[in-house]
Amino acid sequence: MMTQKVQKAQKAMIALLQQQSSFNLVSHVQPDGDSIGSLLALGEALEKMGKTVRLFMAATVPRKYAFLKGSEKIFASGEKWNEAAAAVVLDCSDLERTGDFKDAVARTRVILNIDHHVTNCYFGTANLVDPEAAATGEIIFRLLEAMHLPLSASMAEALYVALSTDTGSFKFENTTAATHRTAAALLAAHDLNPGILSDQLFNLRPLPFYLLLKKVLGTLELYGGQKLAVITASREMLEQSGAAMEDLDGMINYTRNIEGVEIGIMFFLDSAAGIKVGFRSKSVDVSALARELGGGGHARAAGCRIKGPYDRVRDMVIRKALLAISDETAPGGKQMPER
Ligand SMILES: [Mn+2]
Repeated sequence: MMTQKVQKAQKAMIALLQQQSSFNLVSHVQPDGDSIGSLLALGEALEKMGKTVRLFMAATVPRKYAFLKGSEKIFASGEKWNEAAAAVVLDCSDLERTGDFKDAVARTRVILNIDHHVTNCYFGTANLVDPEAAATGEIIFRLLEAMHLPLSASMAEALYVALSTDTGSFKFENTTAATHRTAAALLAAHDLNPGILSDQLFNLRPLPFYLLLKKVLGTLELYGGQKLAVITASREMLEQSGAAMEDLDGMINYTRNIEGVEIGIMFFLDSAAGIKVGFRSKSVDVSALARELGGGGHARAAGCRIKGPYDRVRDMVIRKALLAISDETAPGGKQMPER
């Protein structure tokens, strides 16, 4: 349930949405199902309310979300930015997340901040922030419900995509009874088919993805008594398998999902920008590890970029990861695990 604070914020948000006549809706870079689904659903709702609406996102829509109605109307650049309109910023904990739209939003008079990140920094004129919501799409759903706006099939589908992707298909810890009730309402509204949608969102990947996966998993190596798993991908592998950058998304999880592995690492050899390093873990705080290397992230998912010869970078990162594992698993002292 919404706390009183969130209920009050919802009322203030509704007042502003009704009062303003035109809106620029913006979501975050490295788009996901929640950012795109929330953008499309709220955009359509505001249009139905007779408002002038434009949608922006400083990225192209990933292939797997391109089936969503209206996704082709999202502008990746600021030429169509309506300087007179209010800005609605969705699923962003701060304005940095809007990427190239940061300055355009910052000079907007009325900023509506709708988000569910616990780290949200309340940058808006109005801030509807509910960290208990599993997705921004869940906040949008309640907002539309409170405004008595009927859901169209495309709105229901967009919100279902938002909910199911931010909860990892209703499997992550953020999934609550309320999330399932929202999902049930969305499914019931327009006979959405969850089987077809989860195939589209989670299961079906194009052949180049599997050709890439084969190459990347071929590099798998284990260290530290099989507590550290390391895989490597490169631009070359992408080209050879005909895969796109987005095909690498989530590939790192294969390392972390190996039984007994504490930390998983994926190196991406990106000739132009150095070496990208991703970390996943079961219990070790890899955000500390990533920060030490100039990056950042969450306790169980973090990353950094390092320049330098691959051999040296790899050795250094593996050494630090093994130390992090031994610190965590041997509270009695720091021993170097065997390699
Ligand atoms: Mn989200």
